[in-house]
Amino acid sequence: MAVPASYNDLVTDAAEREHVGDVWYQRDVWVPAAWAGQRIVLRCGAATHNAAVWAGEVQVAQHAGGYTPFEAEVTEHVCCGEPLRVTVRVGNELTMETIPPGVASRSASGRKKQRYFHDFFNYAGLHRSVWLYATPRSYVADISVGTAFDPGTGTGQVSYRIEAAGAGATSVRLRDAKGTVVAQGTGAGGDLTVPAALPWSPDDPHLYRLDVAHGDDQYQLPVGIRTVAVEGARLLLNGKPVMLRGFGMHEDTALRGKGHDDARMVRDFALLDWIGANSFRTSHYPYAEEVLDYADRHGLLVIDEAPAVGLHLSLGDMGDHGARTFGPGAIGTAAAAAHLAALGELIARDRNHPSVIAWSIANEPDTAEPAARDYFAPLVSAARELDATRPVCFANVATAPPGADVVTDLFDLICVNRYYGWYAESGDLSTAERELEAELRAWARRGQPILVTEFGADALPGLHSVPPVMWSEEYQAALIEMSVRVFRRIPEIIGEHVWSFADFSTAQAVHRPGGNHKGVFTRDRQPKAVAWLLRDLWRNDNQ
Ligand code: BDP
Repeated sequence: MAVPASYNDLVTDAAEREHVGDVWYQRDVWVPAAWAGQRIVLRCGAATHNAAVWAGEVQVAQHAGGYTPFEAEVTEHVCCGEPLRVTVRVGNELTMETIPPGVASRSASGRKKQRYFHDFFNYAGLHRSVWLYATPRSYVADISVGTAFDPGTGTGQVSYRIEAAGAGATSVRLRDAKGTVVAQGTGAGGDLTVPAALPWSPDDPHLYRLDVAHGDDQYQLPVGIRTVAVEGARLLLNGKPVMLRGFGMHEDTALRGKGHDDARMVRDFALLDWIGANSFRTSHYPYAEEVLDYADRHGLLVIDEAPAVGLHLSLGDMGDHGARTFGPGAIGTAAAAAHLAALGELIARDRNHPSVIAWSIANEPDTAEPAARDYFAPLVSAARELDATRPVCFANVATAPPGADVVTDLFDLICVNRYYGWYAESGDLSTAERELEAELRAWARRGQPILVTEFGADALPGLHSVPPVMWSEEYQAALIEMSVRVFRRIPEIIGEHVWSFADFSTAQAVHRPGGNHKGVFTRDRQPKAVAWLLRDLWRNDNQ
C-alpha cells in the first residue's frame, strides 16, 4: 500500500473501500550502521484515526486521533546495520468516544457500516510519512517561541524556551534571511531583541531562523516576528487591521484521498495566490506540517482547526432529528477528553508557526444546546493556557443564531458558517440577502470581529443557466457575489472564507453527486465561473 495515502480510493472492491476497522501496514527498513550510538526514533506524521506501532516484535507506541503526529524512541529495539520490521495497525472506526464522533453498526447483510456526522469521506490510512530518524543521545526535545513587534520603534522580540535532554550546553542564534546573526543567547530560555526587525506579514513573509544547539544536536526553526490581537471589532496583525479573504479547504484529491501530497499543496497555494486569497482555515482537522511550513514561507494567514467536526447529532441528513448532542449516551466525558487531547496536540505542534493566527476549537457544534457551555468552557481555558498569544474561535452553525447560541461570548472571534440562498431560502437570492444581512447585523451588535468561515453553493462544473438556478456555475457566482455585497456593508466583518476551495469527496448520499461541489475550483483544481469573480474582487482589494 502506498504511503502517504488513504487506502480507500486505491482499491477496487467496494467493501474494502468502505472497510470499517483495522488495517495493517508492514515493511522492513534498513537501519544505517552509522547510526550506532545515536538515539533512534520512529515517527508517524498521521495515522487516521488510531494506531499502534511495533518495532520488530515490540509495541512501541499507540495513538488516538487521526491528524497529529506521534513518535517513540526505538533505540533499544533496533540493531544498527540490520533490517528492522516496522508494523503499524491503523483503525478508522469512529465512536461516540472519538473526535470526530461516529457510530458503527452492522447492516442487515452483516456488513459493518460507519455513520458519521461530518460532510467529508472518512478516508483512512497512513496519511502522512512515517520516519525513522536519529539524533545524538543529548538532544533538543522541544522548542517554543513567542514574538513581539513594536511598530513604533521597529523593535522585535523573540522569546524562546528550549526543552533539552541529556548533558550539554544549550545555545541559540537568531539569523536573518541572509544568514547574519542578529541576536544570540545561552541556556534553556530567554528573550532576544532584534532592532529594526522585519515583521512577518502576508505582504512580506520575512522569516528569521533560530539555530538551536544542545550538545552535538542542532535544530533550525523558521521564526516570523509578528503579533496578532483582537481589539474591539478588529483583528490586528502587527498592530494593523487585517481583512481575511480565502477559503475553508480540505486535504482531498483523487486517488490519494487525504494523503499528504506536495504536488497538490503547491498547486493549491498557486491558486490561492492566483485568486488573491490571503488566508484559509484548516477545515476540519489539522493539516500536514508541510502545509504550515509552506504557509509561513508564502505569507498565508491560517485559522488552525482541531478535528472536532460533527458535534451536532441532529444536523442534516446524517443526524437524527431532535437528538441531543452533549451528555451521557451522546458526546460525553470520554469524547471531551479526546477533544482536549487533540487540541493540546494541535497547539503543541503548530504554536511556532507565524502563519497560524487563531485556534478553531470545533466546526459547527450544537451550541444552541445549554450543555454546550459546560462542554466548551474547559476547552477554551485549555487553549488559552497552552497559548496566550492567539485568539480562540469556533465555527458557528446556522441552528445556533444570536439568541440561541450559548457559548460565543467565551471566544475572541465570532466565526459563522451561513448558507442563505442554499440550504435556507434555496433559489431565492433576494430574500437570502435580507436574511443574511439581518443575522449578521444581530451578531455585529456584540462588538466582536466577525469572520464568515463558510458561505457558498454547490455548482456542477459545466452546468450553466440564465437566469441562474441552483447547481449551475452562474448560481454559485451570484450567491457568492450577493454574500460579499452584504459583508462589505457591515464594518464588524473582518473576513470572508468561501466554502469551499475545491470540490471534495463525501460519504455516498442522495444530495452529494460525486461528492460536495461547493468548490470554487473543481476537484482537479481548475476554476469554475465564480473563481474569476473572486479573482477580480480580491485582487482589487489587494491594490
Ligand atoms: C457545513 C460544514 C461543511 C459542509 C458544508 C456543506 O461545516 O463541512 O461541507 O456545510 O454542507 O455545514 O457543504
